[in-house]
Amino acid sequence: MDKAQETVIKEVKQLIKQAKRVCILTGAGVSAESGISTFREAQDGKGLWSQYDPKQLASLDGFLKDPEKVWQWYQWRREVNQDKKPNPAHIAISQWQKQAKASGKQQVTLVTQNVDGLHQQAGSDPDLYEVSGSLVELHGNIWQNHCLQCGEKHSDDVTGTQQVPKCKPCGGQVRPSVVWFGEALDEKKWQAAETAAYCCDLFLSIGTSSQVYPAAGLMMLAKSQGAKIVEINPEPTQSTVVDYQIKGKAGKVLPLVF
Ligand code: BJW
Ligand code: ZN
Repeated sequence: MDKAQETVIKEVKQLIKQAKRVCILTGAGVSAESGISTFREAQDGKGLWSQYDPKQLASLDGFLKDPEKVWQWYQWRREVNQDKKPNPAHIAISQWQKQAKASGKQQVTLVTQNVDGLHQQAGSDPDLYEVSGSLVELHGNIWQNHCLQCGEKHSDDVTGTQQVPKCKPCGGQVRPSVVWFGEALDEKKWQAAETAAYCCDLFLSIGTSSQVYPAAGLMMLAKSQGAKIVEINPEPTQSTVVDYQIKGKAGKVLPLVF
């Protein structure tokens, strides 16, 4: 790490100490060091959207056209993700949240676009997402499913099935509980995320290309209210409002700054 980056890290450490309300937004890059593919990177052809068409696989239209194909793709993703473990980035964030909660002096709300459940595995708490200081899974969770027709949850009874399961109560098709392109985000979760961004004095964007809305807009919202913006990413992104850029992998950088 060069001198300039060391100085940025020192300044960010100071900001973290002083902040009263923190909003952290994470993306696929945070799970990259756990061995989970990101979406938009070339990654030698391993980025999901360089191999698969998001219109066919991550949209309601795609599911209605070929439910089996979409269902099997998600079953494959679950198989790949099954043995993946939280990395030092997930763990550092969860420890920070726990310390902040215990001290009562800081609120650290974690908003993730990731559906892999690794923040939760690392100890961040999604059940309290209406309360600041917890975890908001903005794009859902790949381990959960629900009925397209009646909304009934189907999480445990469909593991491993290659055929699209039918909902027992109503006969509708079961789909993964993730947010596809063109779909609205869960209203309560979105409100929690907006509130955390609006009220924070420090906003950290970690491992996201900041291309997918409305999540990418949270950084602008925080900036508009005077928050300092920190970005942690080994690559440049399209974000234009960043105050402190740390160019590095989340799993290496986060244990240094918290
Ligand atoms: C590392 C690292 C390491 C690597 N450490 N970093 C405004 C403008 C333009 C378009 C829109 C707009 N508003 C809405 C839209 C349309 C659309 C959209 O944003 N499209 C853009 C792509 C152009 N948005 C939507 O459709 C959303 N819905 C919506 O707006 O509904 C409106 C509505 C309202 C009311 C009624 C009805 C409708 C929904 C978006 C859902 C996104 N879903 C997905 C799939 C989830 C399920 C699944 O997993 O299959 O979510 S797409 C995919 O992208 C996934 C991710 O959460 C999301 C974000 O990706 P992310 O995390 O940023 O990953 P990458 O790969 O892009 O970047 C990884 C980064 O990590 C890179 O920068 C690396 O450098 C870095 N990295 N290693 C740190 N070790
Ligand atoms: Zn049903």
